[in-house]
Amino acid sequence: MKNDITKQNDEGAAPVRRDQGLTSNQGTTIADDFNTLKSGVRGPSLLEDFLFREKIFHFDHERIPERVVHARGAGAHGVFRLMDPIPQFSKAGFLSQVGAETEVFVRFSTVVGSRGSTDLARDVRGFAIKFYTSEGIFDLVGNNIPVFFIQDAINFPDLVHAVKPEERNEIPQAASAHNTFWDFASLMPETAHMVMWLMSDRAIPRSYRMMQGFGVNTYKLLNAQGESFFVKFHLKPKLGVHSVVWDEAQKISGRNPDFHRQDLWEAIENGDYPEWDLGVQILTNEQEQSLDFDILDATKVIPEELIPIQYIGTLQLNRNPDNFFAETEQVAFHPGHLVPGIDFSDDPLLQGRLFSYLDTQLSRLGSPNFHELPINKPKNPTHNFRRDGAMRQDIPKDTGNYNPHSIAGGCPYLSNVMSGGSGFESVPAAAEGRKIRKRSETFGDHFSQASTFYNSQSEIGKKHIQDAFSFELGKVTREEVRFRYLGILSVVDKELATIVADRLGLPVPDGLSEETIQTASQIFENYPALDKIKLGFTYPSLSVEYHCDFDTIKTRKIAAILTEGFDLQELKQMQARIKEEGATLDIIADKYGDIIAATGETVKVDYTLVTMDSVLYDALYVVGGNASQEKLASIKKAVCYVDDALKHNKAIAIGGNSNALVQASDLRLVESDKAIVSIRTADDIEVFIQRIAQHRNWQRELANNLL
Ligand code: HDD
Repeated sequence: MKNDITKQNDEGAAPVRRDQGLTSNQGTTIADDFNTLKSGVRGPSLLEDFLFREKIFHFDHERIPERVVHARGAGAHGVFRLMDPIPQFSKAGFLSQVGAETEVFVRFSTVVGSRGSTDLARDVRGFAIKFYTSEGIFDLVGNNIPVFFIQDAINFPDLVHAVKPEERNEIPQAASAHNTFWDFASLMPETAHMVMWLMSDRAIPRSYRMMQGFGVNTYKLLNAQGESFFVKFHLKPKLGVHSVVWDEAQKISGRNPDFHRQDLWEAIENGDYPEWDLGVQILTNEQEQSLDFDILDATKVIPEELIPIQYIGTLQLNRNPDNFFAETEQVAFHPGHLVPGIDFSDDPLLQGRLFSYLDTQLSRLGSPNFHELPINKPKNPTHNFRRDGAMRQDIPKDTGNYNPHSIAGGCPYLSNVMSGGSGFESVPAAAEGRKIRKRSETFGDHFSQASTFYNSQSEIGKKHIQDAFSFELGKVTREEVRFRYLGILSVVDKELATIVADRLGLPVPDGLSEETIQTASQIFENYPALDKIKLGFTYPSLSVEYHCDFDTIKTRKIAAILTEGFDLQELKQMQARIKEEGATLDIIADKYGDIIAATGETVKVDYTLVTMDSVLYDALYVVGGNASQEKLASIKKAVCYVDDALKHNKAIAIGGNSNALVQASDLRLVESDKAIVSIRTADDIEVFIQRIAQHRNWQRELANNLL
């Protein structure tokens, strides 16, 4: 099957069916859906046209409010398979039996942009999983970054107002690169760690299938013996973690704003089911005490070098939704959808989330009965005394609607009456204290982990962070905001601050600004606690490279560009090997139809140079054949394919012996480069495949200035 949905839909005519008649919503069959009822063919429309009225009425109310954050998303159905049960930590049924399978629905999202915005914004990605367990629904509402901007949920509306488009003119769409976000970040030093992740390549993933997932907040597990543990949830993609580069992200946003959505859809349609290992990082109460940061603070990560991750099963996505609105848009996640054996910690961000998610579904979906929508309905039967409300669908029969009651046999019973106490129980932790609006001093170090994150990156990882800060702060028009943020950077890492300050034409501040200290002092007594900061630590697990998979080109997309006079023999060899490796090779030429090879045979074109683009592919293959390459060298767009692939550090294969495209493109500027492969023999094809598997040749970017 071809790896492209528009093509699939176009292939072959749909068979004619005569078994479904058009009806109104009331089931009345409709004979004419093209003309309104009128008084004479040229006369006015009649008010009695109930069929027209119903059609327009429904259309007028088709839209519902988009999510206040995470509006742009894509979802898929799948299954979670448990390999390593953990009954010693949790009594949750779906975590207790080897081989247990639990249906899931996953929705990926960007945070800031509206529903129609680009997939490739620099942004955090949502990674929300609905587990339909036999004991009820468990929602793991996580992100692809393990920390968060703020520590207390009360600041969430401020954060979101600041990062969303500015209120005067709703500009810019789906971007943090503007005054209000950086103003907020510069005044709230607790954002420092998360901002560092946001400026890293994590915020521009190559694919939803190639990003990690994190529950972010600390949760608790409760076992059958009543013992509790702290837990962090992790998801690790089988295809490794990969990103695009910023210039590429910006171009993809124009060429195909649905890039991630389409990538997910096509992979599932092609049977390349995306998979992640689900892991738990479990801490006893004693281990919690041994860490030098607070695990209730969502701006902190627990490096896996300190507490290892135990991988317990696999999440697989294997079915696309039948209808985007009914499923992906109407799915309603809530961190408070829990099952027995899992509970919350006292993380003040998580505690606030518990209020927000239920609340928001009411304004989005319009009814407390949103749980009855097919995508939100638990797979196990539900029985309770909740009644009525807009759009109620269940029809309760022969039951009481109050508790306790003695009619209908008294059902439903509480679980502890039914089965000796197997229902949901909160972890019986002691909670006593004076009512107080104050931040714990243990949340006060905002810089150690930000510095650790930066220093744990490879050379290219650091360069990309420097570039991202320079871009984002460069878009800030208020100089005082730029300078104030440089103050935060100067505490995180002097070298980073110096590089960015230089590009902004500003001096490096000597520590935090007065305004920053003033704001933080409203939250913390004795701020800044700079003496607590520990600089210079590194953890390999915080770098992208640690999570990369360099063994496979499975599901990667390669562009083969050619025109008349190409080398068919070489193309066939390449095609066969790419296919064997589970990747896709698209043939792209200057026009559609059959293109004639040097030998006179023809090949069918998948796309033209203008309907696709270099940035939509993982690698480029310029098919051999002198006449073909000479003509391509004279086509500006073909040269752009080469220049962009080169600039974005992709593997490039050049077939045959012609030097024409090398001379016409920036290839002539690059001296030795292991990911530019001349295809002369079958072995060269193998080298090309290995280079694609490497994802990018970052050395090229470090050695040349191609941007
Ligand atoms: Fe949130 C949606 C993830 C903090 C309030 N959030 C939402 C979604 C994800 C997250 C993935 C989209 C779910 C979907 O696909 O429908 N949010 C997070 C993470 C957070 C976090 C990982 C930090 C640990 N969120 C957070 C806070 C609040 C909210 C502190 C408010 C106090 N989030 C919401 C919301 C949303 C939402 C307003 C919008 C749409 C929705 O809930 O259903 O309630």
